[in-house]
Amino acid sequence: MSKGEPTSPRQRKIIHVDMDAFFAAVEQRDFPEYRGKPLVVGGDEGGRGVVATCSYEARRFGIRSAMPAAHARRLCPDAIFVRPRFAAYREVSRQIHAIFRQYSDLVEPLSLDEAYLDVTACSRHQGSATRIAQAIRRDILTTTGLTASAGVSFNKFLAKSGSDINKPDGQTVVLPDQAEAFVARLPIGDFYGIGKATEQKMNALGIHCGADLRACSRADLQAAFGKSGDWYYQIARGMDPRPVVPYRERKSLGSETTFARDLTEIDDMLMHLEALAEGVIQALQSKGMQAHTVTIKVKYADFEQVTRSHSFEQPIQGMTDLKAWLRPLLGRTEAPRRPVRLLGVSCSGLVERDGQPSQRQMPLFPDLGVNQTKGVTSVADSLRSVRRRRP
Ligand code: TTP
Ligand code: MG
Repeated sequence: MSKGEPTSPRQRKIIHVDMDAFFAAVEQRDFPEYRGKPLVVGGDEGGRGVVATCSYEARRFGIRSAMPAAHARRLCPDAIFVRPRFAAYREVSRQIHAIFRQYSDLVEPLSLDEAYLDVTACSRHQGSATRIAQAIRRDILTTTGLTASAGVSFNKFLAKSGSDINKPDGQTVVLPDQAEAFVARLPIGDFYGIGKATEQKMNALGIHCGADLRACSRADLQAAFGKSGDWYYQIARGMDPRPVVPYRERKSLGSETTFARDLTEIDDMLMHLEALAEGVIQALQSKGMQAHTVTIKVKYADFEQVTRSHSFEQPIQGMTDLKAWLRPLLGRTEAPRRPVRLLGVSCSGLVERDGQPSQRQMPLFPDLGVNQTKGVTSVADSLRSVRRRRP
């Protein structure tokens, strides 16, 4: 199929690639003594830090992302606990996103460790998306020494659901005529975009798997879930018309994260804000841009949301400038008195650095969902939020 030729929704070839136990796998690669052991990457287990991720060995003990680190310690007293090394993860992220771009111009980064690729126009490997996904995973392993899993299908929803099925180091292909059966068997909690609360609500309504969801009328789903009802109606039928969106030209750069478990500790919040800010700074630098204003966004557990900004007379020079303002800005919110479900950082008032032309390229570090955004309140497609909300 040539570029630009219209494609029917069932003819698209979409791949979702997601690294396995990403932060933990990087640690095990770089520190051989961690290999084969339960390893937890995250905050302070003595305090109220949370698990960012853990090795598959640790998952056997029931440890999961977003769990309090102290709880993880109780589940596995022998586990090794380490703090995240974001610079190392960003370097791997840069490498894998460079690999993705060798296969398609249509790459939508979702986070440091995952992306959608539309490979409909890719002629490599006789245009077989299955073989392209295998080749991408092989390239990732050769370049980084790490494994990734992939889902291959004709839309984003099915590709994303597929990449989770055979983890780690696995691949799932969902062909058009398999889509309905695939969705019908999927437990409702495994649906991309259906979080814990919605899962419970659906269970209470007798919806436990895709087939149950499929049996609901559009009107019933709209009545129970409002606007999201339309989305559930579509995905129950394996339909997802969303295109792979490679890049958006916007007036600010931002990144945000929704947490599976609300944050209650100021140090945890600052750790996440710093990680988000680093991603934003890196993305700005890769575009040859500087910013005058930093804004943080805090969404409390009850979904009320506030933003706090600071503007600099001179453009922000880097992380040091930004970091100095994160704590004071957070101090102007009601955190941690009110638990926090989402944090975001964005930079606006963008100028080209030293008269240098801005490079129109993909953000180098789309981590934690760095995307170009119109403003912090419209930051889209961020890391955890894309995982947990209806996209
Ligand atoms: P994920 O891809 O969700 O998890 P993972 O790569 O660790 O494991 P899996 O094999 O199941 O894909 O997230 C990627 C990284 O993002 C993860 O390594 C750490 C970070 N992260 C957090 O910091 N907090 C979170 O709540 C989650 C889910 C991830
Ligand atoms: Mg992953």
